[in-house]
Amino acid sequence: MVVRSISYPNMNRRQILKTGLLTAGLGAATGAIIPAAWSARPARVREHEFIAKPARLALLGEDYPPTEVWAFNNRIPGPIMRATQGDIVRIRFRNRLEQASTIHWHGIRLPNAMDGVPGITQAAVKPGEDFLYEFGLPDAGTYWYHPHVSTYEQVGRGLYGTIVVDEKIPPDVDQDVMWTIADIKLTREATIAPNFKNLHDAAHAGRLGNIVLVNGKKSPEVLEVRAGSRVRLRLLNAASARIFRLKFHGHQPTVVAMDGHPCTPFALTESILFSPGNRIDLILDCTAAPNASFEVEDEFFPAMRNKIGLIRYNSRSAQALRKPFEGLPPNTLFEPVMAGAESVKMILEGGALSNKATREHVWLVNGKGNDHGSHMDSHGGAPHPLYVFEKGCTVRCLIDNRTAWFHPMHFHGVVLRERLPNGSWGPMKDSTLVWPFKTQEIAFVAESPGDWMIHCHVSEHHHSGLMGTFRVADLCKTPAAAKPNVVT
Ligand SMILES: [Cu+2]
Repeated sequence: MVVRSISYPNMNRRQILKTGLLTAGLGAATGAIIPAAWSARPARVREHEFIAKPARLALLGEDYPPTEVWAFNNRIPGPIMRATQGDIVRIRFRNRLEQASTIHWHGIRLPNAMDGVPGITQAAVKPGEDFLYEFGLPDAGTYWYHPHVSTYEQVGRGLYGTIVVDEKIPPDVDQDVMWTIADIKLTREATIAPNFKNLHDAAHAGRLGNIVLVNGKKSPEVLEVRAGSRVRLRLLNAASARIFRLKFHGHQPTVVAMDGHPCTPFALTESILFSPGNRIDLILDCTAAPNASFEVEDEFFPAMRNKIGLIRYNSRSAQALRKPFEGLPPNTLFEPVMAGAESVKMILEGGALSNKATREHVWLVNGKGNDHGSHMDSHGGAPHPLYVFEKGCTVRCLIDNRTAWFHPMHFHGVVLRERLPNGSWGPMKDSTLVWPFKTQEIAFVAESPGDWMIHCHVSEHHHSGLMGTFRVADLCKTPAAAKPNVVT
């Protein structure tokens, strides 16, 4: 990785993005307009090369033959892309698969042209071709990257990786640990089970793997700790379809960020739902005694629990516990303003146990299966947007799930709040899990011009109708101002 500095005098990074200097010729280089103070530190450009190609990796250890996978830079997960808030990243993506691909930078607020959605923000990158992505990192937190073409197969075969954007002054911890949690469907010979395109998976809960992987190895992942120490544990759910419900035995970790963005810290006394695409940042204070050990379990299906991790204390005597964690510094986000907000509805229908599916689409959004996916191939062309919003306006969207299935709905290009059962608004996130036959209201500011995707992050649902786009039109004369996130 090459790190070097560039500096544009008298401009902050957002102004630079807005001028298109960093994405010259791409046509849609419109970063969020934020009246931020000039930062004394020049933007640092971090350069990466991500090569997507087949690889052979020992996912199950030495007792099994290596598995033929698809991977970024011969690794599952791909390399951690680590940077500091405010940096610029420039990534040369080299597609060496036998099918088209792209990279989507999940959760990063960036110009539309860099969002990596084929047929909507760019043409798919053909086999043997390259594409240069370049964008700033306005927010600290835990994010990730993955292809947006045939996600059910490309992610399912191993193409995913994490992005860690450090705060300018990171919190004081003894360890900063990433657990990238996914699953994979393997045969007895440790080869990837074929038949990615099948109607059963598309119409039910998606393709569920039979092996849970943490950081590319069969779980449980062992976390070695010292008694009294403090660990920042970053979790990513990179599975195609599996929702986890995580339980930390013997501990009450503190949730400090969700989907990258800081939240008011709260203790995890029970278990927590963790959908495809989600990230959770935890502060784990190791309060047990030396030599103790505790499991981290997935109990989403109570009869089929998965051991995700093992917190194993070493024999060293306990160090002094720190004061309670006070929270991460907030990101500067657009806060929804409910007065005068635009209200829209999104009705989800279809799937197994429904008579709504059509010949072309298993799933419908507002009465229509949205293209790209009914044939479960790559994105075939930009669909007509479901909604058009004026830039800067607040949108309230009521998602009405009239299906028997969970849908973790991911919104590109915005950060949203969920309406909680008590009527208040929850922490900033980039997805919302909508339960079967339930509604969920969300609110967000339409912050950056372009056509942005909305889709279920169960990849098999996404590619069989459960997607659409919304357009943010730049008509506004008085742009909304972002302010430090009101942490809730
Ligand atoms: Cu879904």
